[in-house]
Amino acid sequence: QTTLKERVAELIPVELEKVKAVRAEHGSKAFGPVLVDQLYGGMRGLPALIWDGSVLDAEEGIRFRGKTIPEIQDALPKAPGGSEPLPEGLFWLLVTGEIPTQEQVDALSKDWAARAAIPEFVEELLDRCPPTLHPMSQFSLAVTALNHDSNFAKAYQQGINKKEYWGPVFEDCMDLIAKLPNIAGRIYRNVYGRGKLPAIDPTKDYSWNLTNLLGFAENPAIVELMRLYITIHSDHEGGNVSAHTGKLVGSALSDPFLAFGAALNGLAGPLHGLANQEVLTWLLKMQKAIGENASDEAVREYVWSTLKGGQVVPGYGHAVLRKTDPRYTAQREFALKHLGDDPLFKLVGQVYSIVPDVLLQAGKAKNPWPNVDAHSGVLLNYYGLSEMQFYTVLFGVSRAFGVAAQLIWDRALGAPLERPKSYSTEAIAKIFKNK
Ligand code: AMX
Repeated sequence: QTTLKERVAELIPVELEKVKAVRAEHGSKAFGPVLVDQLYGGMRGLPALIWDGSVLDAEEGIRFRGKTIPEIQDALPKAPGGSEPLPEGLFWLLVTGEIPTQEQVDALSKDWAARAAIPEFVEELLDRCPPTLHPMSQFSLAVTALNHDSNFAKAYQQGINKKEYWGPVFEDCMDLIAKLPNIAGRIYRNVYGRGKLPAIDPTKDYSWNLTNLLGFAENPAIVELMRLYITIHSDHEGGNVSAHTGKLVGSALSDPFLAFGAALNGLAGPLHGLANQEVLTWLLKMQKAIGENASDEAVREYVWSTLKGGQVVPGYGHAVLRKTDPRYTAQREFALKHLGDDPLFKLVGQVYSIVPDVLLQAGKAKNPWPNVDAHSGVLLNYYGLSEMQFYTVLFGVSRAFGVAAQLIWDRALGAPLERPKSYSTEAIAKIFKNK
């Protein structure tokens, strides 16, 4: 049976040829004009990055290596008795573009379990963090500290040939993903006083172990949720803040721990990954203000008051998407299957029927529809994981899959240092003075 690393080694020469052919045929073609507005406008729509794991269509949403979320749910191997895809299989797909066998997925579960332990000094580092330090800051600290044992950093110091970069980067990426459950679990238990961390079970899959480290694995439904959660949060093409940061920092040949630590700091922003925390905070605040089972009118008024207060409605809108996020839909379907008439789920549904209309009337947001974060917190909360400040950590565990897959390919294909050109407003004014 072929391992993931062996498969990557086979694919590298093929991929190098593909890139060579595309560059030879299209290398000097323009992708379209660059507008000055795009420089001021957060580079929206600017084609600027190569990202192989997934591509985002504004109308249709994400496709992982060409496959939609329902297609992935159908095609990827599952746990015994489970119906959601195993994220191990998704990682294989993101890296190779191929659907793995059950045996290959099981081998990844075992490999990650064997790599899961974190150094003692990282455990101590986390244990010394005050519980008031946001879980995302703790997460980023710990991931950055894993750079202590980076294979790539060591190999680079020893003068590794650039053609060989991908090998130690692959090992680092595998270590990174494998160690995240122990980091996340330790943060959760430290901050929320949930007792001692159990050991990793090498006979179980990644999501079971993560859920067990958090203390919830006795309920098979939340383990299934975690498999779906990691799968759909893993990757969202390359331009979002966390993915792009990981790629950018990796391009300086910073090792995957440094690159992903930086990515996590971007994910921790409220307009990006922290939105899953913000959504639940906002929903609970609304419930407190207008009561449970509030009327549509009361919800509508509350949404307006958020906008009038100069705040965003968290979980709605997107920089690229222009329709309901299929990641939202996948979670809604899971909730319909498992959550019954949970009051918060009902509220999420009610909000879904009201917010888009209000945002359209307000006339500013280019996309009035919900994104992934509008739904995830309610699911976790239903199963007892109610500490919303922790939610973005789970997003971070998932996002490592997509960033790691691209870091492997960037180093395998010799991606150069990223260094776009910047301009001052004065320079722009001068350039276009007489044009
Ligand atoms: N509530 C209120 N106003 C919103 C809004 C929302 N949900 N979404 C967009 N707007 C506003 C913007 O703030 C902006 O206002 P401004 O002109 O006064 O600055 C205007 O509408 C135009 O913005 P846009 O082009 O539609 O969006 P964008 O590409 O600049 O930003 C995003 C995208 C996601 C940051 C924005 O929609 C937003 O702030 N949403 C709420 C936060 C959120 O859910 N983030 C998570 C996104 C998914 C993720 O990364 N995890």
